[in-house]
Amino acid sequence: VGYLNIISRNYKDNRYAVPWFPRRIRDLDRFANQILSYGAELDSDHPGFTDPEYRARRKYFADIAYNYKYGQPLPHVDYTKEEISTWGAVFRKLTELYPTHACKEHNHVFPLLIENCGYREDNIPQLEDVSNFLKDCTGFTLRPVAGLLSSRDFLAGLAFRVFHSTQYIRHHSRPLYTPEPDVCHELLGHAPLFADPAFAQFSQEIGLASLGAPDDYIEKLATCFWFTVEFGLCRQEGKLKAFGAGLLSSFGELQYCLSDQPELREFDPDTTGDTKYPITEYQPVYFVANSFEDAKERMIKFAQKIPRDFGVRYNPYTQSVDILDSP
Ligand code: HBI
Ligand code: FE
Repeated sequence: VGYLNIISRNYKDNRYAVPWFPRRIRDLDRFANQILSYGAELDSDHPGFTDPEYRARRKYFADIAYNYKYGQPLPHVDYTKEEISTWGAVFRKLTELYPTHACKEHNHVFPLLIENCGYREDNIPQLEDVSNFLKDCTGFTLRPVAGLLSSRDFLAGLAFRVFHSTQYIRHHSRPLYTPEPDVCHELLGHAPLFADPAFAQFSQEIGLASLGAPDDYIEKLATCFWFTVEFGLCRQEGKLKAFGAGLLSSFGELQYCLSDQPELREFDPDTTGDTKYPITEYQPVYFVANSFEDAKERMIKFAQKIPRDFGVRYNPYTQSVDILDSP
């Protein structure tokens, strides 16, 4: 179909070329060696920077993710006592707030994770157990990842209902702070909502929209992801609730986001996608979604405006993306 004969990894050299994108779920193996920063290389201001034991541990986690291939069982990890106590501190604080601060979907799923996946203060759940649970609920699965992926690669995973998840934990010296995603953020913040059918569909729509999209649209989609999946709020029975994983995994920001301090705007991909945001402090602005269904409908409409001379459709039987002539 048309330009697809010049799908290219070097698409920037040719203005007619379409950026390469995965067509089958196995193709996600190609992202493993394209991480922007290897999860074992810490910045000098990282809480674990001067701790050789922590750095060795991070190397261990980065290596298992780097070598993971589609279809293998997710690596089982024996967490240390110290790691489990860090998780425990985070788990204890956050679960105090969920009943009042989290959206109803998160509160519906959380007890099921306790029952089925070993979510407890004294246990860090295994990615394999969480992935199998999500697969039963919505078809979402987890894949271990060795570090940060580009927005393009990270979003492409969502098209296949695959979420790239870290497996290491933050440094024990600062249990309520992390400068990067860790297993607390992934399993407490992200995982519960991927069990919700409407949220799963919404996430997949962002992923499908991203396949082969031009760089400026990847930026807009990543920004929509930021203001929904990471920092989204919604209104439920007249009350404001949090559904973004960055909020549901931060004891401080989860309280702040529902206070009268931040500015609130209605979620709409056209405007939300062009909004600037800070990454190292609490958000000054949050976007509020009416519902996951509504957010999904808006995302589908927005995707139709992306300049792309083909359409995409996910085929769940083959776990591959079908390419359609003209959108
Ligand atoms: N990579 N491993 C990983 N985890 C993320 O949460 C992540 C990422 N790359 C980009 C990203 N998140 C977002 O900030 C958006 O760009 C999609
Ligand atoms: Fe996240």
